Amino acid sequence: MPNDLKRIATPEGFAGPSRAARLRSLLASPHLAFIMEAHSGLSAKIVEEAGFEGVWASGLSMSAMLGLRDNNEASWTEVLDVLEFMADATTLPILVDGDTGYGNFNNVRRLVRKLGERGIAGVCLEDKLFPKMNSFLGERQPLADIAEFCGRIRAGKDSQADPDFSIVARTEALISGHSMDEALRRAEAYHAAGADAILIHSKRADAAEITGFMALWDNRCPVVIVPTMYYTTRSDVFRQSGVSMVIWANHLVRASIAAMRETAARIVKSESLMDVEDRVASVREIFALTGNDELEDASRRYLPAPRRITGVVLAASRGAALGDATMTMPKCMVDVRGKPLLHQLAGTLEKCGVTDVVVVRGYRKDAIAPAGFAVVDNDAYAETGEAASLACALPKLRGELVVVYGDILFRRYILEGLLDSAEDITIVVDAARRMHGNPRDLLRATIPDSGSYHSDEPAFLVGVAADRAVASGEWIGLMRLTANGTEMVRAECEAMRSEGVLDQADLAALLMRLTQRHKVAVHYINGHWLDVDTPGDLAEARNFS
Ligand code: SPV
Ligand code: MG
Repeated sequence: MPNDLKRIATPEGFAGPSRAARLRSLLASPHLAFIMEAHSGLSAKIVEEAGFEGVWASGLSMSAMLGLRDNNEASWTEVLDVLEFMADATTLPILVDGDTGYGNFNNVRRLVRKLGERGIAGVCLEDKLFPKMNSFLGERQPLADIAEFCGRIRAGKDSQADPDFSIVARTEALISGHSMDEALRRAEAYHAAGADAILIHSKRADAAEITGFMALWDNRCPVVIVPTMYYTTRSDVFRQSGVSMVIWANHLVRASIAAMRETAARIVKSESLMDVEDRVASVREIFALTGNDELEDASRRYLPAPRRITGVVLAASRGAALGDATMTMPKCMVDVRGKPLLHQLAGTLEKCGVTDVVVVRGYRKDAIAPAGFAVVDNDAYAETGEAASLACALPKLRGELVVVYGDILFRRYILEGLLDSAEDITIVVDAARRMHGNPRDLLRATIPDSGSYHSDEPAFLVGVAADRAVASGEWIGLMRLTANGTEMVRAECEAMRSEGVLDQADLAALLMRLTQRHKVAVHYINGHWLDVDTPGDLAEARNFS
């Protein structure tokens, strides 16, 4: 690659020669270059994957791909749209089959400007009249007037924004039954008008016209050929005669027609996919060709990380007050409406997006089989309390946590509201249960629950309530920690362990210590939950839906 090629910056920061510069270099190089037909973004990718140095955006193939004839039935802007997909899909230079330029010099001017804007490296214009007909149809198709066609070439060259953009002038003189002299006369005039290369077209089954032209042309400027009809000629013949570039003009669209027909015929006949599965590209190959890996990387870079909340269910204690019901299983496993309490609870967590659940087991731990959740064991459950159980789970946990007793049930909206809290540590307090017969932990907060729709003043934990009269409510055993909050709790548990007070502490004691150093927010509720301590609670739980 010559050093003086114009260089471009890509989004990845790689600075390489521009596409127009690469096409120009392929044309100018003394080596024979090969470019391959494509008609869509996908086929352009396949051309690049195969190792070609450039793409021929064939008029015949792009029309066929649209289900149209090669007679300018597709408007030039429809073709431009296809080209844009192709240019986006490949990094290769694209030489576009521009047919006649879609009209006169004025149409060519706009075409060249728009092709440049779409990242197209060059255009091939043929010396026929709009609307064109494919070269292999009919005989003696009329040619354009030489001077008029030269005007199209000059107008194109004057309109290109990038000096490296190439215009290849194609003469149909031989195909239209004119003499070699006429072909040479036209090629010379087009070269003089500023064409960067000449495409000499032939529909003979041998390469005699091409080699004859090359001998007389004497390398006055690069020559491009399209050996569709003289396909039996070896490429060495082209190389030795000084051809610059070979266009394999329509073989991907033809290959796909053959493959599609065969596949469709097999499926319609067998009424099954069995016969074709091994003969067609896998869906994975489609993903690979269209760059799904890149999209996954980009998603990681640009999308917010999905919220990941872990639930810690403290379920180590027996629940002796339930009597016989907990002889063989911990109370989190007692049946509530056909399901263990723990499974009901895990279901509520999951519905709120708390999908990773860790259950801390202790008493009769074998009765808690992992079922969609992880387990951690507090084997010293008989001598330790809830804080020690939580501390068993913490070493492996990072990020946002919901900590919940294994013997409570609550309505989903309670957890949904809790998860909206902006505070690092938030506990759920039932303001209505101050007067309950057997409250667990009565707490005092900075303000009582106002019960008012308009009130959004936050409440924070102050301490344990000495009696019902001063209590703000009952802590229900449900707490939410942000990632920061988790670290605060971890540090507090470690401090308690080193002071020798962790083992005997319950979660209320842990909360009291936390309030010394941090704000513990209170999320008030009014009912819609229950805990299962006594046979009476269990009976109530069985009615809770
Ligand atoms: C095309 O590919 O559309 C061409 C080349 O113009 S040919 O069909 O060989 O004329
Ligand atoms: Mg064509």
